[in-house]
Amino acid sequence: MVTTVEPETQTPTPSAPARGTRWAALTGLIGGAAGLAVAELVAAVIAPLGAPLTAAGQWVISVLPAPLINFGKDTLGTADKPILVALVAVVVLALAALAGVAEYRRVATGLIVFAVLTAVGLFTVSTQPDVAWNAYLPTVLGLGLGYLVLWLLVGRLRYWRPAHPPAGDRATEAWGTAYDRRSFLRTTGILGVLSAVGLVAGRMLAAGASAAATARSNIRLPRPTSTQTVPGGADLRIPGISPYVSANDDFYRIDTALQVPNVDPASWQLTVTGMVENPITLTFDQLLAKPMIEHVATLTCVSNEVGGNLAGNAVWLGWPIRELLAQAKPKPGADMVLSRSVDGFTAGTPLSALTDDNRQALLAVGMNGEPLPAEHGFPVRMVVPGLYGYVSATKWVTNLKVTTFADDQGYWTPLGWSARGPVKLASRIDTPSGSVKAGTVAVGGVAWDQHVGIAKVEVQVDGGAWNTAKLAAVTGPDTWRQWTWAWPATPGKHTLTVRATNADGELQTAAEAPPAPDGATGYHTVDVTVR
Ligand SMILES: Nc1nc2c(c(=O)[nH]1)N[C@H]1C(S)=C(S)[C@@H](COP(=O)(O)O)O[C@H]1N2
Ligand SMILES: [Mo]
Repeated sequence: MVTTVEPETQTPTPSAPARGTRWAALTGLIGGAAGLAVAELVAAVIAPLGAPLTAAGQWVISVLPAPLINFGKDTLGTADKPILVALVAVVVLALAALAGVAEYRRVATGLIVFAVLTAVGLFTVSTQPDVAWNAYLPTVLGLGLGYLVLWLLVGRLRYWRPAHPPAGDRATEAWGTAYDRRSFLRTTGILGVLSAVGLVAGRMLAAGASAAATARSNIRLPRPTSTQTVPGGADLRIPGISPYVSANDDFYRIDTALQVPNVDPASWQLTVTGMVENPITLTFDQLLAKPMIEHVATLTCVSNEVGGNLAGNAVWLGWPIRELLAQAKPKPGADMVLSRSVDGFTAGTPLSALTDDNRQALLAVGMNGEPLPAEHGFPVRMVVPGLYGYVSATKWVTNLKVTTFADDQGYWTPLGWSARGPVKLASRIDTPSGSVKAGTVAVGGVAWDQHVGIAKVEVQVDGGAWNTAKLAAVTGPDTWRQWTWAWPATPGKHTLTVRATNADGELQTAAEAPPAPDGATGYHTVDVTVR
């Protein structure tokens, strides 16, 4: 008789390792979710372009063949992007689950999977246009932290269900089963819930950014009831002079907010409150239905140094603010409108500048034929010709409070800037710079005094006589004006100086003043070497 115990000892130990593997996959899943959550949240705060899921989705779109993309658009409509992002997330989470299993079987192997995921994430981020270095941080921080979560959970799992073959660490065997189980489940539960909530929150923030972008691309701007045609002679076509109309992408930007606000036009509202007889609430659709005018106006920043480039000219499309205020009916005694942005920025504008029939102060929705770019105030901003931006040009505007200068202050006033900021007469030399060849050299630039207009520009060489420049055409007094003068340049070092006279006959002051508190003055000069 042969008895044997073989069958019993050979019986694979109950499904412990198998179940351990399933738990390990869960820890990987949670690590992945935690990683994506942190990456998306960090991106939302410091660098929207660094959101790895969005970046990966964009990259997939860029490599997919066009027919497939169109098929996706046709069958899924606007849901195609969220579905694509969800697919990417599923792939990442599946790989993270594998990383959990690998880590459970052998310490640090999960790290390899996470490192590969990080590398792919960084690559897709890098394929986006205009990425700054900080766009790489979210992926690195997120997936680094995600691996830590996985490592922590797998460690607890090993105490509870040692891997098969056993991981071999003594500590694993030293702990009691009940305690380990509870410890693992509790930590897993807490981190799982945190990761899931974080991931949903991070995606909502990221989706907000893309929802505003989608809404923007779906807007059909109304036809203006009155247009302004840019005269052919507005551009002198001299290389180096700022174009008469600045391209949206080149237009200067001044923001107090760290992040460009994402405003969904569907939920945007403008309220008119304060000292008015009829408080008003206006939706974006209601605004688009108003008779809109097109107006070309140059925006300048009070912080601009003499010769600086914080100025730009655009064709704005909008509804005159005076018409909105006429409906609201300001009460006697009011002398200021405090406009407020979703980001908390405020500007205090003289009421008279906004109600003036002769000044085209706009609630603008369009810039150079497009809906306002997000950076320039989408969906609605103010533009008031003749006033510096800090007291008039509120982007992402949502409230106009009719009030008084005695009672209210705009954002910059308590920080040392004047409560009132009319633009100062200025002129700038754009070309030449550096060194040029002897002979006739086209000197040129722009001059501005919005709402008054430029009547004359003069150029001086080395402190000599003032030479009258040729002026380009303009749409009106609210824009800058190109100018040029043909300089008979002789070899040597020379200094060019420019000055302008406005349409009221006032000569630009030579007295030098810094930007604070109400705008720089003085003549712009450039040093040129003639060979
Ligand atoms: N919400 C908001 N609006 C704002 C600002 C801002 O920081 N936040 N800056 C103002 C200033 S100082 C200027 S000069 C102009 C600049 O407009 P731009 O960024 O479109 O050139 O916007 C004005 N409107
Ligand atoms: Mo400004």
